[in-house]
Amino acid sequence: MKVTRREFAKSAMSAAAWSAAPSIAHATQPRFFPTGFLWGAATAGHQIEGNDINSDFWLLENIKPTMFSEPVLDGCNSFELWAGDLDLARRIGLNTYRFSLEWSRIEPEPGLFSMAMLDHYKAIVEGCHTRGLKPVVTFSHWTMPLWFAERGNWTNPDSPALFARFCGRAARHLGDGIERALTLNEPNGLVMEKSSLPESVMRAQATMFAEANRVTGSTDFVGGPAFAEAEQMQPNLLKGHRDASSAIRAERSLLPVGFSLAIVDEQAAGEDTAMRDTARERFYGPWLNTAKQDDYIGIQNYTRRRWDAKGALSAPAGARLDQIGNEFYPASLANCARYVHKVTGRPVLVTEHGIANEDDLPRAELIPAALTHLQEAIAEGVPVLGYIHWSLLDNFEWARGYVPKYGLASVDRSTFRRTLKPSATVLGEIAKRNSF
Ligand code: IFM
Repeated sequence: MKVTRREFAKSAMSAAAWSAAPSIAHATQPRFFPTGFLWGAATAGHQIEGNDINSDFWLLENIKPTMFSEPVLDGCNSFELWAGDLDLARRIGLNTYRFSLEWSRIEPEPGLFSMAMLDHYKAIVEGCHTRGLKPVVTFSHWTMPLWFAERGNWTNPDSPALFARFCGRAARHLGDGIERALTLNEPNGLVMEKSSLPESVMRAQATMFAEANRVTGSTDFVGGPAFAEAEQMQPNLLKGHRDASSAIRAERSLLPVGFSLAIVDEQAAGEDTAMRDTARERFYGPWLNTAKQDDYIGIQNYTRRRWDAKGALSAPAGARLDQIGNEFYPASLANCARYVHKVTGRPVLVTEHGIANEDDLPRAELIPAALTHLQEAIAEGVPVLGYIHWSLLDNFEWARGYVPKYGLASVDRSTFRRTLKPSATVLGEIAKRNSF
């Protein structure tokens, strides 16, 4: 059974809806960001590299039935073209590049580490430095080695130790050149997404996992978007983050370590804040608590959500929605930065922020609007380390395939030629001046 995009996305936006969009605001006085502010773009291995055939997602995308609308196949061919991607980031005017390690390439069998693959990622780290880019490295951005999925993934009590072993080994090889490490990408994401999904998604997942068990000859396969196991995996993910942080610090004691949190700007629609507060506790509470022990916290925000006494509300009538149904709401990022810093006391790094849209105009509008709000939060005293946009490239957007467009650059699906969009210039100009 295939999960249609309609089941994932509440509504799609027509290009016409944007025609009335106001033009990009220009500040009259230059407003500077803190010295050393990180200006970057983000990618993730599975979404751009292509052909990570030892990963759980590769298998799930290529079996039938699948929950994926299409398989990743060659991605953006960034496994080959990574140097050009770094050139692109530099050409935009950025000083930071966030990318992820593909665990399934580095440790294709349990305990067998590929020196060639470790060297591959080391070359990317070094390539960043050659170009004046600071590498922010995610050790796991959702994809897992197939063997890890066959052993139950994060439901397996051994999973924290297995992940920590990988992180320690990778940090030993690469750690010297890394600016900041992120252990896990959005480890709270499945719990949050699941809360708004229909039961049919769980049934589709069970059918897909049954087929994955059949083709791999295993009985415990858990991989990809494992919504049904989302809550069960949380304790191991939390321990995995803590153990991996220790393993990385044991190799590189000075390397700042954190993780990235998927966060929506949760708002109470009226006086009654109970439902909003419950959602915050459920989606973010354990992770914000854990972040208090970290060097910093990554936040990944795309929109807001309003709550009344009965539950989550849909976007207000007339709201501008992006390709996947997210409300265009530039203030959400700064609100999340304020909230996360208030709860954790930690410095905040924006590790993702962006918009899914075929037309680039809303992205060019969103970036300065959101950064204006972010600068206000910084002026209030919120320590924000940088802004990393999602994404450098139009890429593989998981179950939705290649349809949602998040990139600062488009990618020709047959030649892999990258073309910068106007929004890249908007971000680059702000980055180069470190101000509006
Ligand atoms: O593409 C994803 C990314 O992998 C994780 N954060 C959200 C992005 C947009 O959906």
